[in-house]
Amino acid sequence: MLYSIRMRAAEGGPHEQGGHHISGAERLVTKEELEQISSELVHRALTHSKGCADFIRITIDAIPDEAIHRIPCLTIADEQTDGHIGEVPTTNHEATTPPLPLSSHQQAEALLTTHTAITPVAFRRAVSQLVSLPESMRGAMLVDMRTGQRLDPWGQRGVRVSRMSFADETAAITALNAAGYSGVHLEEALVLASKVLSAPGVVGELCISDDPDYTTGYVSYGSTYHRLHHMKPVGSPLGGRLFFVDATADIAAIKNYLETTVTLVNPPTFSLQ
Ligand code: PML
Ligand code: MG
Ligand code: MG
Ligand code: MG
Repeated sequence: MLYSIRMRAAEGGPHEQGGHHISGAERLVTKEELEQISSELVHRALTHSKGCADFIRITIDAIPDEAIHRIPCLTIADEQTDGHIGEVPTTNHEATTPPLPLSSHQQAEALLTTHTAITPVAFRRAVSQLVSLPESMRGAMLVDMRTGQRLDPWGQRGVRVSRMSFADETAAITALNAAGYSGVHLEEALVLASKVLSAPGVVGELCISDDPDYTTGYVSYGSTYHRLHHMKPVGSPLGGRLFFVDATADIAAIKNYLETTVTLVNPPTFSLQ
């Protein structure tokens, strides 16, 4: 039997009473792991770079075995391994002109618009909506891959991807470390991004962290996850996620799948170079 453990933390009261979002995280764990993971999540809420939480909610639910859905992990294709973008010496998110290298946002646009049906117009409109919000959303915005128009009606909350973990976290972290990757941001983002692309109708994602000291983000599409550095200025608390969807997709079904389907992600695999 597995348990879903979820933490959300805010400063200035609960989120629903206007508190400022500090941190959220979750895992699917065994009964034996619950106490240890609860304490790690509380520690995180109290020591976060966004501030010190005065509201922390931990929710624990048992999950029946038959409800669990298994999916593959996306393949990491970052600048060290990704042949089609080669070395990506981005130093900034602001647009550049040749012969300067592309900025992180231009790289993101090139990847998503070359490999999916997301249009440049949609990409730019969606990113400008995301970066002009006064405060980061707690969840993601669903946007039309052809127009960039926001499709979900869920305001500052958006769609919150939940109930997911690596199937074997130790094996996953060992595989990541052996390939030269580390850190809880990447581990959690890879799980989340794998679940997002497994949703019917979602064709791509862009993520900018909302942690002021973490400027690496990613785009994902198909079965690949592309890390991009310098997605925002150091110190900015603004970030968020865009899920690009086909306009004919069922928005309520995507939300329901991403928020409630209990999903275990297989460990990542790396091909030998
Ligand atoms: C977040 O802060 O929730 C987003 C983290 C993005 C991680 C990107 C990476 O390091 O690959
Ligand atoms: Mg971890
Ligand atoms: Mg999909
Ligand atoms: Mg964060």
